[in-house]
Amino acid sequence: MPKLVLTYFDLDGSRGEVARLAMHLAGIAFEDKRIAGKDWPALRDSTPFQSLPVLEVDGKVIAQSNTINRYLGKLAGLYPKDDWQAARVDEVMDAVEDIIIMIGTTFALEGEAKKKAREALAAGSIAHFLRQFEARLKAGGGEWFVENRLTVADLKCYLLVRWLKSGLLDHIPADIVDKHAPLLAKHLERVENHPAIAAYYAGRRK
Ligand SMILES: N[C@@H](CCC(=O)N[C@@H](CS)C(=O)NCC(=O)O)C(=O)O
Repeated sequence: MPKLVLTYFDLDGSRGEVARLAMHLAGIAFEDKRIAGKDWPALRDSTPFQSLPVLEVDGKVIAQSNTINRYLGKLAGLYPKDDWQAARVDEVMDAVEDIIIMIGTTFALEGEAKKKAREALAAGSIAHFLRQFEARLKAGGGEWFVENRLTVADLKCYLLVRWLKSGLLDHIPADIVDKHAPLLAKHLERVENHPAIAAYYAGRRK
C-alpha cells in the first residue's frame, strides 16, 4: 500500500469526507491532514487547482475530489471493476458534485436574494436530482447504487443527503429528501449504520 496523506479542511463532511470514509472502511492507513480556515490562504497556491482536497500518494500529489474518490475507491475495493458499473458510480458522484456547486453559488448571496435562489433550487434542480438519484437507487435494487454493495457513490450521495437533511441550509426545507426521495432517506440510515462508519463517527465525537 502506498503512503497516503489526505489534506482537507477540518470538517467532517463535504468534498474530502468520501476519501476519509473509504479509507476507514477498508482499514487503509493514512495521514488525515486537517487544515484550519485561517491557514488556507497561505496554502492555496501550493495546491494544483487552488482547492482541497488533495491526496499525496508516495509523495506525488493528485487533486479533484471525484478523481481521488475513484482512485481510493479502487484501493479500498469500493469501486466496480466492470466499466459499465463504474460509469454508473461516476454518474452519481458527478451529479452530486453538480448540486454541491449549485448550492455553493448561493453562499455569497444575502437576504432576499439568497432566499429566492435557494427556494428556486429546492423546488427545481435539487428536487429533480433527488428524484434521479432515487430512480438509480431503485434500479440498483433499492439498497445500494450498484452491485448490491456499498461503493464510493453511496458515500458521496450519503454526505449530500446528510447535508440537505441537516437543516443547516436556510431556505432549503430539511424534509426535502423525505418528500422527493424516501429511498434516499433510508439509504442515509443504511450508510450511517454501517458498522465501520458508525464506529468512525462515534470515535470522532469523543
Ligand atoms: N472540483 C474541485 C472543487 C474543490 C473545491 O472547491 N474545494 C473547496 C472546499 S470543498 C475549496 O477548496 N474551497 C476553498 C477555496 O476555493 O478557496 C473538487 O472536486 O475537488
